[in-house]
Amino acid sequence: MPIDVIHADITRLTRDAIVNAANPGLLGGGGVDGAIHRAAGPALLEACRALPEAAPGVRCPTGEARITPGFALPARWVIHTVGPVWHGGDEGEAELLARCHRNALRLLRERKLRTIAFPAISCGVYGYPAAQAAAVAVATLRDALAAADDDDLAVTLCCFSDAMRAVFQHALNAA
Ligand code: AR6
Repeated sequence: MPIDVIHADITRLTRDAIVNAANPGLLGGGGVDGAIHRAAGPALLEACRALPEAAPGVRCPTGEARITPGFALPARWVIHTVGPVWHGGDEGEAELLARCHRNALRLLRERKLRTIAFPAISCGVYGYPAAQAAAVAVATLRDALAAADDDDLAVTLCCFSDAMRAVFQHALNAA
């Protein structure tokens, strides 16, 4: 299966694209978002600022995705997506998280890119329980890859701790 799980710093990965777990403003933040902006350099912030606003201060509504160059990153592109804030699971969180993964993969394919790495979207500041997020990520990516029917696509799930890697690996093995 073209999905693998690793424990790594996503900013160090050489892929066609890495995914950023951003916020709707797309002007940087903490966590993986801050790390990606630091590693990419200030040109990334300028590229994000240049993206059109869907509403005041909103360049990427929750569940959607936007693409910019990777600038100083080893990855050529950054696909920014905004995961849901966890409110207990009854506010459409799973569908919004699935949309993040589907929309990121859609942008990858539209650009004729092949390799992509995802962080554990929403599993940090946004509070999504890791095991549930991992199940959504794996199921969504597996379905999207099957629908794409393209042997060249390769997806890495990049976890920032060994504990998170184990959770995502378990979801992959269970699916
Ligand atoms: N490489 C891979 N994963 C990382 C890295 C890294 N360098 N750094 C952190 N993680 P979070 P969210 C993991 O909080 O929950 C930001 O401020 C981290 O351990 O980055 O979607 C945005 O601007 C966790 O497992 O993203 C938003 O405001 C996972 O990445 C908000 O946080 C996601 O944690 C988004 O919250």
